[in-house]
Amino acid sequence: MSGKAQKSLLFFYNDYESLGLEYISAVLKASNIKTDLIYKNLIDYYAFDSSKNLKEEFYKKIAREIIERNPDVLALSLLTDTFQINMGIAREVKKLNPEIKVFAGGVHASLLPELTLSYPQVDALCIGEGEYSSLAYMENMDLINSGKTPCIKGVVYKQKGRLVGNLTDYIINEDLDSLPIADKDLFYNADPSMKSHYFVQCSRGCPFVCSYCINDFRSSKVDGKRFRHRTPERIIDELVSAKEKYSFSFVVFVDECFGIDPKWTSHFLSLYTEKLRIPFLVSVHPNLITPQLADLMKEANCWYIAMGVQSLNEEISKNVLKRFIRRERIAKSIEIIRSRGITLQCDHIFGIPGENEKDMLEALSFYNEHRPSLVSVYWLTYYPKAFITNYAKNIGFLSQRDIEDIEHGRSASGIKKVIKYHGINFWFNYFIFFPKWFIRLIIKSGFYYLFKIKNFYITSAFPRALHAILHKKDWNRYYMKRIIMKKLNNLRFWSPS
Ligand code: B12
Ligand code: SF4
Repeated sequence: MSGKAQKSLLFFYNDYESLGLEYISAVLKASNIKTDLIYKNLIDYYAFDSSKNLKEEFYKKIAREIIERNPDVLALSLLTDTFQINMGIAREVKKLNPEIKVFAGGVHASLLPELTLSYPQVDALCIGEGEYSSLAYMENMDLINSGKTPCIKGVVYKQKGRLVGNLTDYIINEDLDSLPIADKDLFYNADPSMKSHYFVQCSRGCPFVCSYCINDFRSSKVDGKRFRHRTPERIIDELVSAKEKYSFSFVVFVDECFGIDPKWTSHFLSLYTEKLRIPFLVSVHPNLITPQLADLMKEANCWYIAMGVQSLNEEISKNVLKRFIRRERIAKSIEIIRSRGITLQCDHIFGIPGENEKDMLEALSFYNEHRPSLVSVYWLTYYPKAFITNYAKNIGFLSQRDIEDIEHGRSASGIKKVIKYHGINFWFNYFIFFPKWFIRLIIKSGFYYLFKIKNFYITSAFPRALHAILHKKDWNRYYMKRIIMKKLNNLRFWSPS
């Protein structure tokens, strides 16, 4: 490791634009620390459970790319699904150049710091929000390399075979306005197709405690100040100047749950209506939707709302998912949003312990009658430390071995215990293209059973794409445009040798 004046940190990231890394990069750059990114789109590998097909040569190739950039620190952002991929790369980097420090952070590192540090290729780890912990780590680099043991809030590192740092004392930024604007160029330079739509964050955290979500664990562990907002004016200023710089035509609010504070939301949306009115997407909770909020969103030019429904069995929703939502409330929220002409995607989970075929068919009937624009089906994925993972273990649904696999990210995209509902899954994705009477017939006759198709592209990707082609206000159009741009770009650089 060099004692050179300007330190450099290289991120490796493997899927989509990460605002978390862009915020860290902005803070580091402001302190004259060089940042860079190697970005590979690997979602096909971990989302479709094929990361075990990644060959050793793949890890070696990326490791060589990393070594060529010669960073002081390799920074890895870990999700459970991507843990093993990142560990494979780090292992190869360490073989080629043990001097490069491997610094890990992200959700998985924060959930399981000891387990992550038990991997020999990891030198240091960040728990919690990493902007200022990373800065302090980089600033203390020379001290650490000279064998000293400075104390860095939010960071635990290895020094002469022992761990230095406090696993329970970490940073959660109370004042989001004190953070600089995210360094968008970190990702845009690596993949210019991302510029077609702008990811922005108004808040961090969520007051709900859904059992499959990280927020359940977070709020049980720490104080109640988990939900924080940026000031509306600052977000609007960011968007106005970003629009000039990048000329995107769609905004994605990546807030975990939009509209939690009605006063803040109405102020923000009025400003947005006045200054921007660029089509946008938000994620909401059904209990938060009111006619007033929907009117404000419509006025601000909201095109797309993703709303978590997840289950229509009220008992399961309450006792297993820890979501306290009544069916009538969901129906009302669908009606409020659809009557304003906003595209509505309802998210639904398959494979919840305790749910059976009858529940799934009832849910399909419900969606058929109330008609959101589309339903997005997710097969339940068990993540470490989530209430539902523990619950599944307690009822014998998951074994201790399963839990270990989950914690080591060895079951990419999760252990799926209930995969027998493919016929129903098909109709969850396709009912939107058929009249209500036809779907009623499909359900009643049991014909849905004939459509047991497992192929993701047929069951999910194709109907999504079709909906996007048929509907202007479907944000997946932007996503598709991006994929096409990427493919064309790849073709341009394609060479038979
Ligand atoms: C927005 C979002 C998305 C967006 C954008 C994701 C992205 N790249 O940022 C989209 C829709 C693309 C997405 C996709 C997925 N997501 Co998502 N997503 C979120 C959400 C709601 C917010 C993320 C966010 O922006 N947080 C705010 C930023 C500031 O925090 P952050 O990214 O965690 O980064 C901070 C710290 O973690 C830390 N940090 C992070 N990395 C590093 C690295 C270093 C070196 C250091 C020092 C620090 C550090 O510092 C950052 C700044 O403070 C979270 C929920 C949550 N509470 O985190 C789920 C969440 C992260 N997603 C999750 C999942 C499962 C996925 C998918 C795998 C789903 C799928 N099967 O396709 C994909 C994976 C995509 C990917 N690789 O990014 C899970 C992860 C669970 C787990 N145990 O791993 C979460 C936690 C939701 C949940 N179920 O609880 N997601
Ligand atoms: S509402 Fe969404 S972000 Fe909030 S706890 Fe539930 S799943 Fe997580």
